[in-house]
Amino acid sequence: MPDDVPSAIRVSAEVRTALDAGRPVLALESTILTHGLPSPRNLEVGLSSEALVREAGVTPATIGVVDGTPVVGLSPAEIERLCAASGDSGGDRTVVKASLRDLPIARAKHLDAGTTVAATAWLAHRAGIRVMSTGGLGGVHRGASETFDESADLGVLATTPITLVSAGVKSILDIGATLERLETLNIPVVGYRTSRYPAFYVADSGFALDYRIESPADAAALALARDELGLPQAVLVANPVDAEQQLDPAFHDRVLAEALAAASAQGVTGHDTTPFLLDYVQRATDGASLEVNLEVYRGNVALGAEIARAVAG
Ligand code: PSU
Ligand code: MN
Repeated sequence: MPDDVPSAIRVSAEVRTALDAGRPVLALESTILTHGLPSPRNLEVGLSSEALVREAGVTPATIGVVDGTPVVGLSPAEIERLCAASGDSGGDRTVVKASLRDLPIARAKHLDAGTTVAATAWLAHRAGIRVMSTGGLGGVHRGASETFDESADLGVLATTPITLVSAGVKSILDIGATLERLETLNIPVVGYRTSRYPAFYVADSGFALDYRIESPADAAALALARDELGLPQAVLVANPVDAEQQLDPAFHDRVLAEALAAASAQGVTGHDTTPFLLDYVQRATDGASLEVNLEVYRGNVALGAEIARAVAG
């Protein structure tokens, strides 16, 4: 572990021991648990993802905020605590969604929080973790030329040298604009065994990628090249869902168009847009989108673990 880990960050003994021994560690975010999945699936996913990582011989480090303290390597009880307080599951505690800007507020107010890709990547890097998996990355929202709504994930990834496995960004975002912003921010994006940028629920967003890799060893070589150049950007590995497992693309396009029309008709704007659209898609697909969501995430966790092993050498 680096010797300049900020004093407010708690790194679990298990994660610290693994890092100090040079063993592979994979960071996992927690907003997917607190704000991305319904209860009780969120807890199942949180615990089974860690189990999947362990089976691959890698130490999982789920990251989140407990009572104001950012924790790298949440215990099962802490994961349960964050999952139980999420969404509308009742009780008098709430859990907030913390991007990097929210960490000081969560600390000062002793809040519980799920951490976004931005906050998770920053905390993981500060603790010395080199690989992370997520479901879908934040990106540029549709209409961003008016609203300026672009996820803070992008800015943090421009200055955080980690390798991040995702299945691209969800098609509710402006995917073309997101890829343009990634280019502007000097963030390399490579397809894992594909030359097409994936769109989370579907394997092909319609946008091409300039580069592809074929193996976890390729990803490790890329991270090493970045480090040898002294560059600060994350390396993004875009891992598509299997074509047989994806939402039928024509069905996906139809439901998305309906969802966007409903949001516009009902005057849904700003931060309410994403939850509205995702909920619409989930209901309109009769839960099929949730099953794809879980499949996509499992795939990213499994690949992240393999890359963590390759990076650890
Ligand atoms: N995209 C998804 N599901 C999610 C998220 C993104 O398909 O749960 C979460 C991730 O934690 C991501 C965050 O980092 O939302 C981005 O939120 P914002 O756009 O507010 O930065
Ligand atoms: Mn936003």
